[in-house]
Amino acid sequence: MAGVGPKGSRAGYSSSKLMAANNPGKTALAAVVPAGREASLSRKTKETSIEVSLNLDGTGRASIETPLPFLSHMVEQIARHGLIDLTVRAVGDVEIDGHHTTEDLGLVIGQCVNKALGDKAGILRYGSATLPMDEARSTCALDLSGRAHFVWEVPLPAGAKIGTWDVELAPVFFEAFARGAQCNLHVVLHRGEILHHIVEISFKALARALREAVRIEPRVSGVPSTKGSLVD
Ligand SMILES: [Mn+2]
Repeated sequence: MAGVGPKGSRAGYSSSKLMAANNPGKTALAAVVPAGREASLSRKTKETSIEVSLNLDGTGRASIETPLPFLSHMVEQIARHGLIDLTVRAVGDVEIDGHHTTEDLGLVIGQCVNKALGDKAGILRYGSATLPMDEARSTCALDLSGRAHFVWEVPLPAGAKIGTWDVELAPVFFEAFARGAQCNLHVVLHRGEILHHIVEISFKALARALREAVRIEPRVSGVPSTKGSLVD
């Protein structure tokens, strides 16, 4: 799993011609179905060992293993609602607490998104979603700008837990994701009372914002920046 580079990016589109040539009976289908933008990364430290593999052009299939069930439940939302196929194998020093595992997983998932995007040619770049979950409502606004910036306007009580997971780790995950993906990420809670709903709808809003921002738009010509680059 380690070290597999981005197989997709824009290369996936030109390869459809090759696919059509090899499958003459399926020309029409091969011409419109791009290869997925995929990436895999592994990261090992004395605190955690994280392996992530994803396909931005997936269908939301998830295979998530972490030592923190609520974190697994949240990462699964990114796959499902982002239509990203996502495999995660994470272990970490949760006997201390969940901080290292949560932060490193957010970082590596973000890095994998950035790697799968390649030069970002043809993408929408921006995405946002405001979603409700029962009484809670949250907005995520995202710019795949190539510059990490993080704004978190989600008040959470200190010392609270959901299952074995410290609720204060929610912004830790999102900040690390923004750093890994080199994106500008704003999360705003409009209202909410139940902590499970407040955190879960923030992850779902991230998923939907990401789904929009990474989408290939045929009318976008090249990299969607007047600067000409979104990679630094
Ligand atoms: Mn839930």
